[in-house]
Amino acid sequence: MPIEVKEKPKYAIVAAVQLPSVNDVEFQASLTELRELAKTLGYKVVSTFVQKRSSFDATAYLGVGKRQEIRGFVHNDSEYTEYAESVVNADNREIDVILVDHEISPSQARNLENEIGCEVMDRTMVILEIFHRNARSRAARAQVEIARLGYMAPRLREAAKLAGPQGRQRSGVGGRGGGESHTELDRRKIRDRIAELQQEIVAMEAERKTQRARRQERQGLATVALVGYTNAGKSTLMRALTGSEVLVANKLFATLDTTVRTLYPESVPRVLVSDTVGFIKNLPHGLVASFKSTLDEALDASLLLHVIDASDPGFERQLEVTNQVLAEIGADEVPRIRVFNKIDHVGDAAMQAEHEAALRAQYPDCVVMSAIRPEDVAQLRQQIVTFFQQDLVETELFLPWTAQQLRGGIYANCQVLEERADDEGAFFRVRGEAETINKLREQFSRVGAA
Ligand SMILES: Nc1nc2c(ncn2[C@@H]2O[C@H](COP(=O)(O)OP(=O)(O)O)[C@@H](O)[C@H]2O)c(=O)[nH]1
Ligand SMILES: [Mg+2]
Repeated sequence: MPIEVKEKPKYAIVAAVQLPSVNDVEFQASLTELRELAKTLGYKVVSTFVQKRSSFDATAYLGVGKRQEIRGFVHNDSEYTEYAESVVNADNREIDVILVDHEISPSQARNLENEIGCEVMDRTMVILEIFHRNARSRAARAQVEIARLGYMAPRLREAAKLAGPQGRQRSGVGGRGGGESHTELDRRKIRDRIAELQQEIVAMEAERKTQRARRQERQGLATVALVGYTNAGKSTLMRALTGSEVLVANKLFATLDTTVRTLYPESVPRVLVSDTVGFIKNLPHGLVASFKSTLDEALDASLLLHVIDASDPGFERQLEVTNQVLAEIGADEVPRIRVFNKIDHVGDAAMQAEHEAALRAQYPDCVVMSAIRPEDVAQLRQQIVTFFQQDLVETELFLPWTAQQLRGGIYANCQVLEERADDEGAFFRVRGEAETINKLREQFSRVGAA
């Protein structure tokens, strides 16, 4: 068994102000999403603190009373723990971070941090961190870095102010030229870097044109990408489809990329499943470009599974947005299966049946399922395998007795439907990829003749 290294859990609390313009449903949906995003970053969210206000507190986002309450919770004053909505591991927690469900100003973040005595991350920062971890292509990484620099710039200014006179001191030494302050220098550096990255991206646009070619090249590989909104159940489905719950580590790909695994039980052809960065309901405007760029990698897949949370009242809108963005990045040509997930989470049995019927009527080829039902997962797996087997050929392979050592290769690469033997060797009725079968045939005749 592979050894699983358990990381020390990181604990977080979520805090948010509900403005009068935001209704309860929207507010809760946003909080749920933030908790889900936090989970993606490896945090255990132990509690949520909310407050209704007519506006954000100018100095520290939350009102003074709420700040004290959170401080009490973080420092484990028993007097305050009764306020917590839910407490996990209450006696042994050490809160690592407070996640705020809005983008807040640098000074608000700093004041909140000082008062509560705990690191603060706002919504934008959480999302940036997720994109940063998900961006693999050069274009995506450049795009995410631009967004990060844009977010950091005003915060550096704030840090310089905080550093006092020294931070602002004019200094003409060290090649800094013309007595520029550190802040101005940093600001200029950031501007230059952003310009440089933007140029790189323009240059890469040309490269993107060859993407189609790259996809064709990859066609030998059967790849599926899960796309859809955060919280739709992509990661749950991914684990269920690839058996990674049982397998712990998928040796071949574990080190390369934690978001790519093989469909399990293994099929012919072998199918690779990958998770993609989720759509976000409440995506800060400045992050749209980096989101699209990060998602772009879905283009490489030969099949998309568009996962939709059928129990979310806003699922239709989400479906539209996903379609639109996939079209914008040119992924609308990739074959797609619509998967309406979480049907178990829709009211009672009668409501589920009604909802399912309506979905099937509107989206004839869709899958309606629940990722927590193994039989549903097995059915989806079969549908994926069937998709990739469309291109398989059925044929007969002959393996001379002189090349029997290659027998394993047949079973490893093809589905063997029948096996029989005569004086010369063995015959296999197989189903497999044409290219693979041709290679096996060449190999057999070479070894057999030798
Ligand atoms: N009831 C129900 N919950 C589900 C289902 N699929 C996923 N979930 C839950 O929904 C939440 C989000 O799932 P996750 O796979 O992390 O979503 P992702 O953001 O798309 O990767 C988790 O708490 C899952 O346990 C389902 O079919 N039914
Ligand atoms: Mg996920």
